[in-house]
Amino acid sequence: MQRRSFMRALALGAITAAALAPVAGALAQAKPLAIDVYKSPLCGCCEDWVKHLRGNGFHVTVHDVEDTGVYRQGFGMPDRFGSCHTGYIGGYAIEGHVPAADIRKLLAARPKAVGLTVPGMPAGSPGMEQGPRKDPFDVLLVKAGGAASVFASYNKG
Ligand SMILES: [Cu+2]
Repeated sequence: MQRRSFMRALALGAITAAALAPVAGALAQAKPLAIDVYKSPLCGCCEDWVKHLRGNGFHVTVHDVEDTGVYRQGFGMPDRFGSCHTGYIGGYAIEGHVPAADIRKLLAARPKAVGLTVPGMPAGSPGMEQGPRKDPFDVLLVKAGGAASVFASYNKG
């Protein structure tokens, strides 16, 4: 009798686990879009970039910090590729006004790299909208050791 009720509990447990599996799968898919962003509390264009990410399905945790450089260096992004804010998602540094679509591409491809950067603050990048002005800019993929290659280009040609 005791053994029988144990078996019944086991069977119920198995059913519960099977029922929850799709939920766990959905959570696992949603989780990679959780990004931490380190920015100055005074930075307006950083806020606009955060809005851009949220509008594209990212869950953004904002950390207002005095010196974003500390985080940039901590995540391995060289200062020469620096911008106004540093994000961190899935083990990658995301520096500056990187379009949300490129972060998704990075997470899908998972290359061995430090992360992505849009150095400086080009007008017309997400969060840096200035009317009709759209300056050309590159999104760079930065490898450990600091070598960079073009990951995506915007407003060219
Ligand atoms: Cu900015």
